[in-house]
Amino acid sequence: MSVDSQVDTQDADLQLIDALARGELRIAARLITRIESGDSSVASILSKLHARGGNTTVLGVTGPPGAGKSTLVDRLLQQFRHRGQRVAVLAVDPSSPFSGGAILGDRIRMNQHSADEGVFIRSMAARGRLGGLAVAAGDALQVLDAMGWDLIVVETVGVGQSEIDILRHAHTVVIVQTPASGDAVQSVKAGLLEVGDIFVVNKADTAGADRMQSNLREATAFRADPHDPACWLPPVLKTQATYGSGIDAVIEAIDAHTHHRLTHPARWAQRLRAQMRVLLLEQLIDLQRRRTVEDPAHQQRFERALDEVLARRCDPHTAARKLLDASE
Ligand SMILES: Nc1nc2c(ncn2[C@@H]2O[C@H](COP(=O)(O)OP(=O)(O)OP(=O)(O)O)[C@@H](O)[C@H]2O)c(=O)[nH]1
Ligand SMILES: [Mg+2]
Repeated sequence: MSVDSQVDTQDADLQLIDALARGELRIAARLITRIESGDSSVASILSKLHARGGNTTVLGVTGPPGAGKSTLVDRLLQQFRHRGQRVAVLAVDPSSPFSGGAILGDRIRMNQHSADEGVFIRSMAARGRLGGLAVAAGDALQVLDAMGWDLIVVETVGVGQSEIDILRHAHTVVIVQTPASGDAVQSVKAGLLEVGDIFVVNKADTAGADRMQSNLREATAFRADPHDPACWLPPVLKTQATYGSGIDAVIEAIDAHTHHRLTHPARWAQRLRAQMRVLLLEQLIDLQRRRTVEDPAHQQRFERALDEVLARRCDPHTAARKLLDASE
């Protein structure tokens, strides 16, 4: 790239960043679309955004399909707006690598906020990305972070690892379950019991809500540390999101968790470091994966290695090591 075109790119990046800071939704939407499609030219913008980022609180909401996450987020949104907070919502749709189709249709339900300038709702999939859903969502969060929202909410279905990885961007994680989820320990996906800051049993109007609540309390009891009176024990709350009941308690729990985070900075720094460590690892994997797929020279080497593996002349582990060495 010539010096002139480098300067042009720098200027264009800075203009985009200024537009984001002014809260221009169209610019944000377009950038997120580029991120979704795996456009690597956004990297220079993202790197500039990172230096200024980390200022917006991110609330992660996850749970099994149909648990009522969007209905709950919608109710929470009403309360946040009532308090005058400006909120962006990122609904991360897992898309099948085979059909490329997004599963969810939340856009319609949350539409009552569409005329409200203090709310931005965006669904995203990562169809153009090989497995990099968590990375793409993390990049989209950086864009939203640069816009000065008071709060960003990320809704993701807790089914796959990459959806759970997205929660590593969150300051507070809400895990939504329902009475139908059955036995708590088995139904809460491995790992979620550790990462949840607040547990919600939604659809409390249906049978078995109390049992689910006490199961979850038991399952999360290991988080209490008798030697650490200041540790955060996740509350387990009941809601009926469609009727708006129990929402105030969820808001109170979110506020309490924020207060806990701000009053225990050393603990939070530790968690942030652990989260950032995983994110950096993810980026590393994503970069290697994309290199392999996008760079023709790498692609050729990859196909040759694949031949060797198929012919059983080389095992996949050794082949991967050799590819890694060759890509240095
Ligand atoms: N009975 C009952 N139904 C509810 C409650 N909350 C949500 N629902 C219903 O559950 C269905 C799924 O709600 P969503 O909010 O779309 O659930 P979701 O978890 O966002 O779903 P996905 O994003 O598709 O995974 C809808 O028909 C809601 O009306 C509740 O408290 N009680
Ligand atoms: Mg939803």
